[in-house]
Amino acid sequence: MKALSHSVCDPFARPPMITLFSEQHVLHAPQHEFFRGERVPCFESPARARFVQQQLVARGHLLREPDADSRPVLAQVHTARYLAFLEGAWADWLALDPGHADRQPFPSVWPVRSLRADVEPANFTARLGLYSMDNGSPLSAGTWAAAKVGADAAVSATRLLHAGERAVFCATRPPGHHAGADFMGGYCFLNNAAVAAQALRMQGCRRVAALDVDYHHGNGTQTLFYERADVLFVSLHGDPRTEYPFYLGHADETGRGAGEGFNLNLPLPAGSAASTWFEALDVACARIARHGADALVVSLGLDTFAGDPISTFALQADDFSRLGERLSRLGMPTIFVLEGGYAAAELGENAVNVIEGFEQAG
Ligand code: Q9C
Ligand code: ZN
Repeated sequence: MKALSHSVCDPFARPPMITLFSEQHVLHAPQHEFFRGERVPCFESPARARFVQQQLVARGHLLREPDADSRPVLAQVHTARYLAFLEGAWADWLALDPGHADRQPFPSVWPVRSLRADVEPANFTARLGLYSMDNGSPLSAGTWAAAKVGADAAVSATRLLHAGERAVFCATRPPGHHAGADFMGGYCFLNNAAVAAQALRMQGCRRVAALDVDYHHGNGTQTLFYERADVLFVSLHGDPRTEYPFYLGHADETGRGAGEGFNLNLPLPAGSAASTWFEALDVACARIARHGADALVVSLGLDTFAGDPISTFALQADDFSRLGERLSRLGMPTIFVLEGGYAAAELGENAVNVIEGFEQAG
């Protein structure tokens, strides 16, 4: 690993890619989640943000605070009642009983087929079920603050692209790609990649491409743009027949209405080798190149790493450099948004390898 990503002696060296980071990312700090019948410490932990921050600083990258307010964009990505619930959820939980301060709420009832989702119940746990796709997205006191600053980073990144930056990295948590218009899920609350794509459209980009390389299918992002031709969604991920999120991400999901042909899923068998993964990446990149977009948003999940504790792909640290190089060759203004990756101690090295691979290729 190099101490600095570029030589301070080279007057022609491009300055490092801007990274957006906030101290508020560690405020989302639930204690546990459920795993095979047991409560276990959360895989999606504040330490993840610290490992990424430390590695960026150690390798000479510039960190900036997000400076945009994402609310106008959030209002076009998520429903008003979901945003209101999420922002007030912790206060509502405490209002039930002040002793809830050190306890986590979990949903226990969901409005599945035949049940009504149009009427919002008054009961807190019932509302939590209405706005959740799973019981694996625990809330804490700082969830809204951490998630909101992540969406702010996504919008800030779009402004930096318009100001001439080639690429920006949003080193944010919690992740976002499982969150839909009106639900949380898979550790995700606000869909930062969708916020970035929608902000780019609002700022005048005619076409945007969203590439999701997280191990898990980005069901939220797919659904948000499923009937639109302006935002192409391409994802490579573990086959949903065996992998989370199970109920979306199949190859036959190609878009609907005006969006027909603007959704490409490349599910890969659990346990796939890195060579298989990079072949699928080439297919994804070819589709993105054909879209002719003005900008690219990358849902950068690093849970494809061989050492990931909840995933089964086999990428090694240097494969992440290769990923960055491949994406750089698309030649597009690019926003990277951090998604999953649960080998926390290796997350920083793997993320910064993508960033530096991208920088060094282009
Ligand atoms: N309870 C992302 O990578 N299931 N989310 C985990 C342990 C959910 C992953 C099983 C995995 C969600 C952003
Ligand atoms: Zn994931």
